[in-house]
Amino acid sequence: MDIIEDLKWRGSIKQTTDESGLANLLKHKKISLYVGVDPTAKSIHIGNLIPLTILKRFQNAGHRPVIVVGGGTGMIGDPSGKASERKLLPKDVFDENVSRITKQMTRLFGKDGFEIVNNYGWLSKLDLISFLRDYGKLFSINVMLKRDVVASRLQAGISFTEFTYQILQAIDFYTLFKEKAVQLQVGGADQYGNISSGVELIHKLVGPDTEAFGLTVPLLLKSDGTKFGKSAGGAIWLDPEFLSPYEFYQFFYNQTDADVVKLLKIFTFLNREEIEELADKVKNEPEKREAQRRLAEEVTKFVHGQTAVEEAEKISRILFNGDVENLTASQVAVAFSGVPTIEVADQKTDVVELLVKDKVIEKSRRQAREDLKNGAITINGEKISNVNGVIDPTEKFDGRFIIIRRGKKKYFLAKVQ
Ligand code: 383
Repeated sequence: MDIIEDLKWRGSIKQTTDESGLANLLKHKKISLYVGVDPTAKSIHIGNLIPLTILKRFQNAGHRPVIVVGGGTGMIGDPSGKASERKLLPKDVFDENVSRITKQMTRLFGKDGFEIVNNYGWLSKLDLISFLRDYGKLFSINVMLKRDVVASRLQAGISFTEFTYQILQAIDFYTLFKEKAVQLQVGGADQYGNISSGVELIHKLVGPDTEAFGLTVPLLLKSDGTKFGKSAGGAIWLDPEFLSPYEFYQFFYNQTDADVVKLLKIFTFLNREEIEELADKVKNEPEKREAQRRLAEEVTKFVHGQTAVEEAEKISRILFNGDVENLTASQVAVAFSGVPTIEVADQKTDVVELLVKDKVIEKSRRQAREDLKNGAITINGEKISNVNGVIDPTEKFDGRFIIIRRGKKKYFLAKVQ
């Protein structure tokens, strides 16, 4: 199966500027292709990961991926998908984000046969007169106004700055075409206008038959119609400083049976046979969650590496079995970062006091005593039923945490101050 067929089967293609032209080109040539990311945050997230995964598929097939980090375009602000004008951030914020994102990209694509460039390099050198004469003349205001992104903002308003964004992204594609023989730009569905602007600019400046193409991926929705990629806690970041590999793993592991096969196709490098086998398992033995486990494993491996997968699986296993006493202090910090938390002093405390602290675990002393007597309370993996029991916070987890479980599953964390 060629790469375009494979992408179609995966449900990864929303639009192409010229599908048969692109398919033809790929039949006889290894190409360079790019995805652009604006450094508007300290980290990329799984929304960005979808087009990046496509770039990786091309890389695996012998093509050359290029990433553009938009140090220049970021300072202008893409109006795509934004209902209102963006606030301009100072340049040093972008500089820091560029260096963080560059590191993440290198982790995904390695160093060989991969290049990452910052468009601040060429965009910041364009002087106004050349910009208007060399490029501005080739853009029709009438066409620009019709682009979805602009048309949808005409009511609310759009500044000249954001309006100009599509020209800058077009200049990028043209520059990369000329200097690095980049022939394909990949992006999300929201990028179709910007990407076609680039293809059209190349056609005007180089020639109408020039082989330059655009491909977009669909916006990913869950089977319940909501946007994929947000958890209760916010975006699914790729930087482990903002979301631990364990939580990243859990995000994928917790996907529903209705969504998991679609996600395996989009996010993993498993082939058709392997995915179809997993799809059978979803049908015949869904309770084993084999497809979810593979999904979580594969995506976590791509983003964080094999060691992170093993760590995430170890934490999951321990939580599932309830033998939390086997966790290290740093695993506790990661595994319980999402559970209700109380803060306690660094000294021995009556168990009932601990349980009613800030009324997070138990609402009253009476309730606390009852739960203790019923054997519903486990502390650091040990069942506590003595209502006069005393807990020593220095005993476990480097004196940093106490893990409290009420009933079978409900976990709480006490942070020792
Ligand atoms: C900048 C310069 C280029 C080409 C592209 C760009 C960035 C582009 C953009 N992209 C989004 C972003 O940076 O704003 N104008 O957050 C997102 N992308 C990708 C994908 C997506 C898009 O990074 O749909 C989701 O991740 O295209 O919203 O020369």
